[in-house]
Amino acid sequence: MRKQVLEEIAQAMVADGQGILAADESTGTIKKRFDSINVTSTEDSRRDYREMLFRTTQAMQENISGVILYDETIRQKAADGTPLTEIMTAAGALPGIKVDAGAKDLAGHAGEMVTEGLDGLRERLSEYHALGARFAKWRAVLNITDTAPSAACLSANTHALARYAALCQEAEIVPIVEPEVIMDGSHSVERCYEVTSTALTVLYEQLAIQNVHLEGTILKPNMIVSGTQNPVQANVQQVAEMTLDCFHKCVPQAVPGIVFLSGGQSDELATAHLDAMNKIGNLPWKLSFSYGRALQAAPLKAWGGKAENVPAAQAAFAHRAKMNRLAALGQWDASLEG
Ligand code: 5MM
Repeated sequence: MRKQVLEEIAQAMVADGQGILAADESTGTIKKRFDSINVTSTEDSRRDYREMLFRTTQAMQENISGVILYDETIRQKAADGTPLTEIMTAAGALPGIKVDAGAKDLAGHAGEMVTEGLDGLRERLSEYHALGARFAKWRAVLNITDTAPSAACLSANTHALARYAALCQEAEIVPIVEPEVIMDGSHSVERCYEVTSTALTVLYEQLAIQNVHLEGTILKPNMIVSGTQNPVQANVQQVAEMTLDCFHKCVPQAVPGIVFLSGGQSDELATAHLDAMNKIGNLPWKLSFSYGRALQAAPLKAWGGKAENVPAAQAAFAHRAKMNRLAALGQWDASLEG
């Protein structure tokens, strides 16, 4: 492992005002997204949609440092035969790859999940590196109830994240570690704070045990928000302050960057929260975005599967990318949403 190579990639991923486009929806998830706009999910329609995003050249150049891809996409060619990875690289974005095999039921713990995918990972990482991937992603899913996540769920998921991260670094691929505390539920914002703190503490213990070089990692966490079904919702400033308070206590300063997931927040709220945190500032790590839905909901809707809508969809993507760039710099304002 060449630590410097990893550090340079991680720094590039969180260069000032730059963030990650999460376009790694698995086949089942992209089908759900396409169902919402009445488009049939086929290899070609998935390719057309993603090619359209990656060819939004100026927005990619200015705002997007990397794209998380799904296995199908990293191997796919554009309609004119150019590999999709070449299109994003030409626009200055690093190809990344989702390498987990998804969250499965955790035996003995009803309602809890453990993310699988370690078997054969060393070989897959080596192939992905040859295909151009310079970073990877593994997502653990942590649901909140009065009793969950259990110690078993936290331990199994963070152990897997740490083993994944060590294997990535061996292959000179920067691991994005994503312990997602799910927003669904009626829990309070304080309960989200408590669970996220515990998850991050256990995660960094596991990363230390596996000798993971933190300077060559990126954290992809949830923000500290109220459960979606809770009638009492923390406001933007509370979310920003509680998230930063939690991270100052739990995330080592050696971590170069934190890129948030949007987790089901509205596009504008995800931007407002990121902006509020960067406005508070005085942070040891870069704070940016790695949004899936909060970057893609608007272009997906504008596209609707029709070639004539490509310019409108690209404009919608460019707008959200720019808003999030401003938020990553603490320079966003609601009036810019138009
Ligand atoms: C793009 O969605 C990713 C999950 O896909 P699968 O559920 O199909 O495996 C997801 O991990 C995503 O990268 C992050 O959750 C961020 O996306 P959001 O929509 O939460 O910003």
